Amino acid sequence: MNKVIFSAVFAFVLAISGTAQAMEDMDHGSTAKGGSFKHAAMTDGIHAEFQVMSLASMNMSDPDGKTHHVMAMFMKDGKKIEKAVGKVKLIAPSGKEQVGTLKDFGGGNFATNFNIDEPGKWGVICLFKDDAGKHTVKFWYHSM
Ligand SMILES: [Cu+2]
Repeated sequence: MNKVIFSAVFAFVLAISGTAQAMEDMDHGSTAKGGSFKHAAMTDGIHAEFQVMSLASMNMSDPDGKTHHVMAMFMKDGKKIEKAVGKVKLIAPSGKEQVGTLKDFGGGNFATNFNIDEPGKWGVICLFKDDAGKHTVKFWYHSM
């Protein structure tokens, strides 16, 4: 009997945490959990999501020795935007700048690599263009 009640409570807790997770994913702002950084923002009616990850954590390497992968995804009216072009600019804590062109990985997934070699607050600016025009998203990435 106790076992049944425990199972029911456990299932309920799982259902609630699943809902909370889904709601959190819709939030706009930054989250950093277990080495994975995410940022979401709304711009011109477009929901933009970014993820910054070290290539080492993905067991990947870059031919030019870059250290991090910045991924971007854009959604409008609940659908992924599959046709977009854009650039990402990173400004290091020291003021040094890098620009990467978003590579289209298909299915509405875009990414580019950077060399994140200084601890501190990095400014990230993404300029992208879809059928409706040009859009901008800015956020901070903290490198440990
Ligand atoms: Cu949004």
